[in-house]
Amino acid sequence: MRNGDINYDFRAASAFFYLTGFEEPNAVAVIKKNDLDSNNSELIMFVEQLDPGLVQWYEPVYGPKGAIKYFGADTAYVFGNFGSFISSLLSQGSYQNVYANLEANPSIADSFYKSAGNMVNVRNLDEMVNPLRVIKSPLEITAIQKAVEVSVQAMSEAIKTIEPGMYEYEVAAKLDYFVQLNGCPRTAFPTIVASGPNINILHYQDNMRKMQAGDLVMIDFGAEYSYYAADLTRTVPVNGKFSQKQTTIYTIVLEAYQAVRQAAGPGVSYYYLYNMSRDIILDRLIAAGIITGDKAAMISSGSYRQYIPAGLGHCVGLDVHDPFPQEENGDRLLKANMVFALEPHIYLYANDLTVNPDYWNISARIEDDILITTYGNENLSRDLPVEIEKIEQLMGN
Ligand SMILES: [Mn+2]
Repeated sequence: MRNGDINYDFRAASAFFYLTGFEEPNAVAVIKKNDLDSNNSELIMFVEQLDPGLVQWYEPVYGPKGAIKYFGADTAYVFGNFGSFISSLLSQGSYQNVYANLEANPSIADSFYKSAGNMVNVRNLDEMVNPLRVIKSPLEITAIQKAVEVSVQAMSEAIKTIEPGMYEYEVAAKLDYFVQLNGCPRTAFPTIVASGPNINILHYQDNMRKMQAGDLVMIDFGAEYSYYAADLTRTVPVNGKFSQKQTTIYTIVLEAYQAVRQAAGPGVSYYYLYNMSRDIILDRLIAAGIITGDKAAMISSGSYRQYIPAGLGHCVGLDVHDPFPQEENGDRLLKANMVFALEPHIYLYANDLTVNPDYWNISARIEDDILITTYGNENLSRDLPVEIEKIEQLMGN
């Protein structure tokens, strides 16, 4: 509940949606393997049934019959029967390993863990489902493409209107409006519009500052379409024209971005790309006299992370930060039909004495969503300008 008798907006857990396609709240799916040596398995669903007295108040639900007819359940019951069903199933003692993701729903989790007791080994469902989610099917790619397409249009429209005196929330409102206007029920994460000194707060969400001429503003935003996320970032000057120092920092991020974009493809190691981007950024910052210090020492101590605090990117899917499991040797490899958000960045904090004070609070990040293909990659968000001239042009300069 949000407050009083009002619910939070509901969104099904990603793993549950992945396995069932079912979007209603108060639902459980049990997948039971009946024979160790074959694929003989059963899907049993527990779903809501609307009380006849409530049909004036709530939209129709599928009910157990709908779960069988439309969602492929072999059998289905009303939600309230799950507790007794699971106790009786587990008390038979025929299941040793049970995978579950019930943490998000305490009432279901209670009846489950009570009946599981010491009889079974309860493991995290993600162990089993995450590896399946890494490579996207054509249908999943289409959904992500749609989310990206809406996000690109929203970003272009919102960036066009930015000018000094506007509040960060006005930009966020324009982005979010465009999402719903295009049939996306929500954004994939809270929209970030971080200007001036706020640019250095990685998960800034306040969006209350009045933007000023001379500020950079970093916009991190993505629509969610059919449960699939987009995740884009652009850093633009509030007055529509990059200053010389802003140009210097932005151009270094752009160079790192272009290098990793060029190199990303199937079989390429994430860590190889991360190091490539890190090395370009540190080399350029040091050569320009913007930071002081020895690159090798910064890398071995990890102190370079004050300038590059986050990773180079992540998979995108049902979750904006989608599963990206390690290989057995600890590496992480890009593979065909993965969607990956590439997001090289530089953060230069105020009062950091290793940073030339002229560059304090001049930070930049560029983020695009790329589809790894059999030959390399395709930039799904290529229609959103990334070069300085094109951004300035979009902003009317
Ligand atoms: Mn991201």
